[in-house]
Amino acid sequence: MVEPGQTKFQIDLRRHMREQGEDRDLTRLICEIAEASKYIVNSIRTGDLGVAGTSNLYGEQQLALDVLSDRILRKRLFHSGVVANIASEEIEEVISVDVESNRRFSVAYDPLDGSSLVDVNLAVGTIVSIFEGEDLFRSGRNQVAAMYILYGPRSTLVYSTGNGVHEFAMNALMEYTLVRENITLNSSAKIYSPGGQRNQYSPGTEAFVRDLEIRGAKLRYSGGFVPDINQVLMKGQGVFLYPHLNNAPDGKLRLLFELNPMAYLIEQAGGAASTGKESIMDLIPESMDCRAPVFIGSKEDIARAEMLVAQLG
Ligand code: AFP
Repeated sequence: MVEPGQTKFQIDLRRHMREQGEDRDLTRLICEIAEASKYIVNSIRTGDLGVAGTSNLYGEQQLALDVLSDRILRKRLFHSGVVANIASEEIEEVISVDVESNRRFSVAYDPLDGSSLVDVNLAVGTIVSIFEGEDLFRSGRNQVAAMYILYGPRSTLVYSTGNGVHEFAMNALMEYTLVRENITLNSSAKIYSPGGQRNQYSPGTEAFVRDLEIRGAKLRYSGGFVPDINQVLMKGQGVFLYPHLNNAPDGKLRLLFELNPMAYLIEQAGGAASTGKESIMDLIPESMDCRAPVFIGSKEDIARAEMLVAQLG
């Protein structure tokens, strides 16, 4: 119910989830993550861009911001009192929460995806995947929620718990207020984000991209998965691909931390997410660092990608 004088879009995140009738523990968890993002926003704006001197499970040197963002997020998840296990793209093992918790949910996250873009002042984001229970190594179909926070010219938060995809923007008081509800994608893309080296594309992927170009689709690629997926959702159409490459058959993006949560959100918005052969959310992760090729976005285009990959490889 909107208070007199208040517009529908001054509704904050917690109130929106309450009015949606969301589970109280899940509301608490998502709001804790939103709270953590406020500290990450500040650390990006003012933080040290120096290298932290440690490395993550992929052997990539961790920027101080990666480490700091991971610590901020983990602390809030411990504080939530509803989390059992945590998998972070920046930590090599699953962490079992050892403080008082009802252990309702387990969370996989990339605390600062695209962190290498921060020092050139491009947009980056936090990506979060939420499962009920303790097991994070199940297919993405088992997620009960997914969300991301985009640290761009504006800080925005997008979440879904299976009842549509909703966008919030951070205001001057650092509160998230509702901007868009029930975001949906139409079936055909006019923008595309082609990741990976073109000269390493398979014939099927090459044909897919060539068709998009012949159709006049515009190339939009930032190097950050969160802004590129956010663009598809906010434009209501588009396709992002980081496909199987001749020199990297599994592509680049991580199943637990990037692909599952974004596939959940895009499917909730009426789109599709595929490896080129099968749905991303049907994959069972064998390990934390499991990677997969991805075609994600407007449904008809993803189906076309699968057809061309099946025909041409
Ligand atoms: P980093 O987190 O290492 O910057 O990688 C970001 C990312 O995983 C994803 O956010 C981008 O879509 C993709 O890599 C960009 O990869 P390229 O730099 O190979 O284009």
